[in-house]
Amino acid sequence: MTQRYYSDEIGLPPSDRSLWRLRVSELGASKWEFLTEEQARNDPQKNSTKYHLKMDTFEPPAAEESIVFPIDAAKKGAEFFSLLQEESGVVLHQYIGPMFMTTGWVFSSYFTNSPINPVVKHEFIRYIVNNAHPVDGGWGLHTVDKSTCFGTTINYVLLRLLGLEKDHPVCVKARATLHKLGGAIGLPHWGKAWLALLNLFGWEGVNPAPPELWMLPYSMFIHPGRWWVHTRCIYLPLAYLSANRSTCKLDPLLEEIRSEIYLPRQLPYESIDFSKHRNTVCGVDLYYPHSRTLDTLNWVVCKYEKYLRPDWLLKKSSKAVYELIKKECANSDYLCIAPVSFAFNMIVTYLEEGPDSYAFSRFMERREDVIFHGPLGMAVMGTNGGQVWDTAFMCQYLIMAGLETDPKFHDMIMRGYHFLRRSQFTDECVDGSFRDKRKGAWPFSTKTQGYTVSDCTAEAMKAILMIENNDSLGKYIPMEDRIARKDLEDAVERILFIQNTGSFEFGSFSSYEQIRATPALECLSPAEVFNNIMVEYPYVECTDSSVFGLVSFSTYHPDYKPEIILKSIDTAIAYIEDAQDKFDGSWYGSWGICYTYAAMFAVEALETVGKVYSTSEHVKKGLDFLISKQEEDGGWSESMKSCETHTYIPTGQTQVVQTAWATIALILGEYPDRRPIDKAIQLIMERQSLHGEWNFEYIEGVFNHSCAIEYPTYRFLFPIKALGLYARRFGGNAVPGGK
Ligand code: LAN
Repeated sequence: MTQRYYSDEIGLPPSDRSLWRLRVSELGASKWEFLTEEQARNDPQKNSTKYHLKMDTFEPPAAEESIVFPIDAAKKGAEFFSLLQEESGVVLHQYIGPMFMTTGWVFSSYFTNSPINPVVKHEFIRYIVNNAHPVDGGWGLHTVDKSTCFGTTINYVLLRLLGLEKDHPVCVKARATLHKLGGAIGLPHWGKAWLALLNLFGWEGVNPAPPELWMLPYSMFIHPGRWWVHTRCIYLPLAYLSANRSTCKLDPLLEEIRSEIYLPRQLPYESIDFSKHRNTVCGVDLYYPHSRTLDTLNWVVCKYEKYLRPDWLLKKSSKAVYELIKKECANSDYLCIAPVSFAFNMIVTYLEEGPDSYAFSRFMERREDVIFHGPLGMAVMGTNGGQVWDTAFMCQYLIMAGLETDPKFHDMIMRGYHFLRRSQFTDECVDGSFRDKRKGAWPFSTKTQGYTVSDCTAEAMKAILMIENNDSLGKYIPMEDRIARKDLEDAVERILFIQNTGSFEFGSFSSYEQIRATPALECLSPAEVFNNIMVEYPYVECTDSSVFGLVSFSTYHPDYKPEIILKSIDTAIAYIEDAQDKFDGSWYGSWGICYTYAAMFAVEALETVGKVYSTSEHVKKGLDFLISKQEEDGGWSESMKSCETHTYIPTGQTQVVQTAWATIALILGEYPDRRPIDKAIQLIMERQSLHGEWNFEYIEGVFNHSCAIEYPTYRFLFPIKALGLYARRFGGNAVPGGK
């Protein structure tokens, strides 16, 4: 599916781009401001902001016609990328893809009567309109999805709440698609819950999420504290809201929407028996159907809620849940783990504390952190950014490419270094919040978000060690300013703690925490549109990065727990080898698309411990798999469908990012024939603009097997790494047969 601008054609032109300013804090938090013309005159717009908004005034590096050496292409790419870096060291971007983030943000604002700046409203509308399916005008779970009941309903309601008229051509087209999909009655669980909150669906038609679960003893395997962090953070406020049947006040606009989102034959709204539709889910949406067990349990809990639950227990369990929400707010300074749970928590806080409370005012402030502006409009992102992750890669890859010796890139790396140093956790979570120790770890985005991620910790630590021990850079960091040994030890301890010890996933690393419960819990998964969300899983990529971090630490600090660290690396490597497909040599990727992404990480991890094509059957099979997928023009082109179907599916159009991933694996794994590598490098160089940029070609990331998400820095970072590694391996010559 191709995106296209069309909001301008229907009378929704962008707001004046020259009036937007992006403020970025020392800790990487972003905030967009729209100035008056007079304010703008005294407040020059940053070049990076002009880039984000695709403005003609953006000043790229000078064009270079004659780049023939791969290392020069890497330099040119880095030069371009350096223009996007902020004072605080981070490169920000619109971290978008899921089409259910802006909806939650706007719905919670509507529920709580919180005003939205009109220009932000306008840009939200543009974003949604510009991402409508070009053929049927609906929306899916993510930007490259088919139209689904979930995506279409919630984005339709969003447009209506933001002020688009019922008869606006965008609404007319989307409504027709929604009706073809059977209307809002077929929404998956979250969609139903959101609509119930907005008084557009009956709570009796929403499967229960009992808050009592949180009062069970933690020793029970079903306790939500054992679930995957994201799922438990969402089901925590949802438990409160659904058990208390919370709804906002019905108003004339909501009444109108009630008459638009259902099929005409189902109306009037009052005649719909929602209780009959708890399990009605539109076929197009259904990715992970309910188990029989869940259906039975839901039936039992519904009866319990209706006839048996005493009032005091509802009050007591709601209070217990709210206490946990307060802890989540304290641990993340009201940012919460991600925007989905943020929106639900904001409503609960409003109901508990009222609109004038301190807590609610903090929500109003923090909601700014997750919106980001772009050429298609403003959107709420998947998280408040990927600051630590991107910065760790940036520092490492520039050094891997040997660019740190060029004074032009010195500052860029050092600013990244200082950002990473500032972002390490220095405190612990409040007691009783079901969180592990975090001091010493790093998050994916910013320090205040507060959630340890295994691979982000490992990659950030590795970047810091690389810089401090680098001949060209280390000398600029005085001994007393270097990371303290204790902080490094804490980081290592946090990584080691996440390593799994269970028999089936032994040696692997998960994303945020060690696996706390059996995957059998998946049979209670209520979400319908995602897979593998109930508990933590072993992830090849997280395991690979953790190996990088541990190997790097033990190289510079061999005296700290050498046996334990060695054992951890060995078992991680054994897991990576075991996770490889026995037949075709591929690895399934969970966070990038898909087999290409995972192969790059896995081969690099094996190479880190000295295993390459000629010495390891696993590397050999992995690289042979990649070679079997190389296309005529030398590139790779994997589709999001690979993630959904667990089979390698090409898009038919090769992509620079995919090609860079495969090339990195082939170089590091020492593939014996350089011709496929030459061809790939040539493709990467040909696709680079004369200014050093690579254009967006295809979405790069994924989560929960079914939702795609963009990583705009990847189209710089991985080509730079591939080109740099190529130059290191084959010398500074031009690519044979290249331009
Ligand atoms: C992310 C983004 C980064 C990603 C990596 C670091 C790349 C990965 O290696 C580990 C997992 C992690 C941290 C990750 C987990 C899930 C996230 C937070 C996301 C994909 C970004 C958005 C997503 C989150 C689940 C969105 C909230 C919505 C739900 C459906 C729960």
